[in-house]
Amino acid sequence: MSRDIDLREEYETKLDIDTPKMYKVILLNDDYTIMDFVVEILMKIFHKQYEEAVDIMITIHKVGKALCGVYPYDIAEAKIIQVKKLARKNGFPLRAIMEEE
Ligand code: TYC
Repeated sequence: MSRDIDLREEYETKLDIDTPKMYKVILLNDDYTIMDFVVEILMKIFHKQYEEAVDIMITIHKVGKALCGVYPYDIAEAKIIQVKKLARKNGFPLRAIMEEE
């Protein structure tokens, strides 16, 4: 009996190690970034097709935010930095955030 519990704990611990947490990258609305630039970001950084990129951009514009992708921590962080760099370089306040899935 206690061996069963030991085995289960060992199994759950192993599962935890083998399944890294995933993070949602969410793009936020603002009043200044132009729509075409958001579509460009969604295609370049999040690898969306044009039609899907337009749909996501419209959702953000109407609802305030939308999911752009789900990634391991390091990739999610890198995408957020890329969004910030490209946006600032072009003079836009566009921002992305991440949330644990
Ligand atoms: N709200 C912006 C506008 O009216 C467009 C926009 C969409 C900005 C999505 C950011 O993530 C965003 N120009």
